[in-house]
Amino acid sequence: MRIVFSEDHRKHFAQGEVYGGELVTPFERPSRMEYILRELKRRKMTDIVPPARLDMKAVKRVHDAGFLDFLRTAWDEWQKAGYRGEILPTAIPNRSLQQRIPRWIDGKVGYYIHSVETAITAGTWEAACASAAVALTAQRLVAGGAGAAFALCRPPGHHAHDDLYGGYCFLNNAAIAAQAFRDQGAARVAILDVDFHHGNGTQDIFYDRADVLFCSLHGNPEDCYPHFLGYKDETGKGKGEGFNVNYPMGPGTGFDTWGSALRKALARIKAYKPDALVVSLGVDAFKDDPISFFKLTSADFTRAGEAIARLRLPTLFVMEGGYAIEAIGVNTVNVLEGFENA
Ligand code: Q9C
Ligand code: ZN
Repeated sequence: MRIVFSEDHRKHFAQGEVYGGELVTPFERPSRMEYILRELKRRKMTDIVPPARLDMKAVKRVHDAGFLDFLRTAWDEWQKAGYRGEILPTAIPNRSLQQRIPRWIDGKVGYYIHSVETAITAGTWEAACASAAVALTAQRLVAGGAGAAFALCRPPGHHAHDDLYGGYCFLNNAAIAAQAFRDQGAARVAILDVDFHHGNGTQDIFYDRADVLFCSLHGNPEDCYPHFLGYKDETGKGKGEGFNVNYPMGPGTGFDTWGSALRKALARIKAYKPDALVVSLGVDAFKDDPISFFKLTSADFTRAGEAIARLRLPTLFVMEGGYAIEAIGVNTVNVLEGFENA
């Protein structure tokens, strides 16, 4: 399988993540990539190329221009304000508050964030751009007939909305790639999100559209992050009614339940007859993941890859979450190998 990867992911490494009232070393850390690369090499999957220069127009097809300006300039403005730490919000425009964009940096941070665990640091914008470039380069390979490709993206993307960041995500790599397929002539694109967490950003970006089908398998939002989106009754709106499908599942879910939700999602995708499939590939459904509660084994990830392959669609895998770092390589590459060997 063709793989796209950029070392520039390293430019994003916040020191702190808000977790249980402490600032801890972020679960989403650069070493995740090292474990995945090591396992790819071990299995002789060495067709790894760097991304082409980022096509910012493709990013703007998904993201709000003011939001992109904010991400690009936030660190400079934070420095100019004299702050010494990483960028974290204080006030957030929640219920009953104005939705105006303030001038001052603290106000803008609150306006554009949806989850406060995620800090912006000096290299965050560059890393997020490199991650989007990885997704777009891999998307080109698939659109050009590669059959499948793996975008080894970091930072991840599926929690980023058109104008909101959070959940370790800044630019929505999978959404940007799906939109690129559409802009290059695909009539319909399906997104299958198997990350443990609901892909709230991706859902929201395509919620009123019938040309992109979004299916997500995830922890029930009543029990876990992102808490405020991902319910079963979110089915799309307007023209998009029926083109958003959520499969929330409870604590302790293993492959019996998860695999049958996957089969249902794949059947829905097959009926949709998409020209391309984007898989938001998080492996945090793993039994030992430190921030998740599903019970998939490493072997289950192989079975998931095999099941996805049976759709016989041009398929772009986009890396999302996965925090059991000593197993993240095996689990990720199991999906890819299951897909290839099916
Ligand atoms: N107690 C991705 O997997 N915090 N993002 C969870 C759990 C945020 C996950 C706290 C998790 C974000 C891409
Ligand atoms: Zn996740």
